Amino acid sequence: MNDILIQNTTAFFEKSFGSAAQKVVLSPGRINIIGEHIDYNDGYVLPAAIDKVICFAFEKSNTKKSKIIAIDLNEEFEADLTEEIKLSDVVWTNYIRGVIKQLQDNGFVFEGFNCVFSSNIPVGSGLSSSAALECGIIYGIAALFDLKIEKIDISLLGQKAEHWVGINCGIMDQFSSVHGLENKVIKLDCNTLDFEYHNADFKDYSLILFDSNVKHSLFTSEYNTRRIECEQGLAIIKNNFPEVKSFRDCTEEQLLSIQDKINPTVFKRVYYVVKEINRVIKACEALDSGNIELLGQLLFETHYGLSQEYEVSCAELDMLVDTAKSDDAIIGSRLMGGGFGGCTINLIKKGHENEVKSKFSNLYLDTFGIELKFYDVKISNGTTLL
Ligand code: GAF
Repeated sequence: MNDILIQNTTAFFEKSFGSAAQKVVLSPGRINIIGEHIDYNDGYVLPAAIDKVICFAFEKSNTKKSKIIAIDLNEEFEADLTEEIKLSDVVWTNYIRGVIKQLQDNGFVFEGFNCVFSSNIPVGSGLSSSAALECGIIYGIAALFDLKIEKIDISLLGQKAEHWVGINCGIMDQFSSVHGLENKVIKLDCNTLDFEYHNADFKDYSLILFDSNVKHSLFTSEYNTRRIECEQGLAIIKNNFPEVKSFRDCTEEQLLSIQDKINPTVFKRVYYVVKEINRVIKACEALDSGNIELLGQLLFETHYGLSQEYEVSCAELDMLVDTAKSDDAIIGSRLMGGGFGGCTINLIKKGHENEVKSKFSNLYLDTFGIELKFYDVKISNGTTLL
């Protein structure tokens, strides 16, 4: 599926720089089965890398300057590695500036490079194109200059770059982009960064993403606010229950017993977090035992929490999940990723995919005047050097 992307990217590189690329890297987007807004709350998440990727072609520039070309945007920028790296108004360049800065700040020594890249990860759809960009650039620089960087450190450097750009994200996106494995979901403990692979076998159901094609501008500010609200809530929980070190140690009963000591909005946020951590554990067991109907039920519950308690949904996503609930061919659906737009993830009875797609596209177009897109994603390997 990505052969054409690779051919186009490497051909464009040759045309731009006059020689063949020295390194070619594929860096994937991700899905998340369940465990949303849980990575920065030290719980468990269940993501996987997918077959939608950014392809990068690299060479050393043999100077202190780097030139990076985004084929799809028809834009380019230059970074002088001897100058201080600063944020720019051209947003996509900041993810790359961010990783260059993180590598430099962490003592990695490298010279200038030329790079072109092209992607088939839809941007703004909650599939983590930014994490794929960060991790792919780090991979390429490491390969070009023979830097020994562990996979986990690539993920952490990518996350720091994203913080520098302005989103105080957790580790899930960068971790899954780097650590993905074909046909496996990753159960990641975001507290210890221990992880296990589990078979991504959804039995009689197909996993299909519905792309709402909307991205509300609230995303960054609300995301960072949720993080602060959770920190406030956790501080109160810890005051009352000193044995609780993080949300995973807190039971629903404990939380309910101190409800009157917590601001109602903050209470809703942390109540969601405590329940979602338990849902991930149940969901992983359901997947392992082939109980996909239970997994689907948990997805619906997560969506209710994200919409009503964590309040990161929007009219378009709620409509898609509400419609899915009343459709016999769909056993689970929820918004996926940070929220305020992007995709829903759906479990659809095999054989019913086409009728579901046509019903949803008509309904969505009638309601919002927006085209709904569908992605039948394949769970695939993480960042790869070709
Ligand atoms: C975004 C963030 F980048 C992740 O770290 C994660 O918090 C996710 O939203 C919500 O689960 O993708």
